[in-house]
Amino acid sequence: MKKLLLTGFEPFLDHKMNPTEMIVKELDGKTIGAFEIIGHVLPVDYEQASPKLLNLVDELEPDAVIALGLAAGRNKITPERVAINVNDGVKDNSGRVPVDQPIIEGGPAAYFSMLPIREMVNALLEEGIPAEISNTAGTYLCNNVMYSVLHELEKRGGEFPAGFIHVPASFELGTQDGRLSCWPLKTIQEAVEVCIRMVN
Ligand code: PCA
Repeated sequence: MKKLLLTGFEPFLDHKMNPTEMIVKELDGKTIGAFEIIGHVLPVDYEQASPKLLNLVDELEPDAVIALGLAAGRNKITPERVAINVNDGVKDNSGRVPVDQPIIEGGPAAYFSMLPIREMVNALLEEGIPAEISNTAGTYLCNNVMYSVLHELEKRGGEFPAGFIHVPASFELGTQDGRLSCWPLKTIQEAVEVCIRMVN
C-alpha cells in the first residue's frame, strides 16, 4: 500500500495545544483512501523542523506528503497554494526571530503546492465544511516546511504530491481565547481525511 507522511506541529507561542499534533497522532497507522498514514509531529523551530521532515522523507520514502499547521484566527480549512523563500516570523519555540532571511540561500522565490488543492476545497465544500485556497502560508514555520519539502522534491526531480494545509483552532484553544474562531477537533480531523482522499 502507498504511504502518506502526515505531519503536524507541536504547540507554539501561547497556544496550549496544537490540533494538528492531535490529528496526526490519531490518524497514524490508519488507512485513508489509497494510503497508509504515517503521522509525525514537527518541532516549531526554524533549525529543526525541516531537517526532521526531510529525514522522514528519506527514511520512509512516502508516496505523498501533507504537512498540517494551525492558523489560529482562520475560519476555514485552507490548503496552501504557494510557499515563499522567506523566514520572517515571530518567535519559534527556541526563541529565534529571523528577519528577512531566505530559507534556502539562492533558492527560487517560491514553489507551488503539488497537492490537488482545488479538488480538496471542492470536496470539503461538498461535505459542508468551510474551505478555500489560501495564497499565503505566512513566513513562519508552516511556510518554512512547505518550501523546504517542495525544494527537496524539485531537486530530486520527482512529480510527487506534497504540500501544506492550514486548519482553524479547535475548541480547546477557543476556551483559552474567547475571540478565536474555533471548531470541534473531530471536524478538523474529518476535513483532513477528506483532503487525503483527494490525493492519488
Ligand atoms: N502553525 C504555525 C507554525 C506551527 C503551526 O501549527 C504556522 O502557521 O506557521
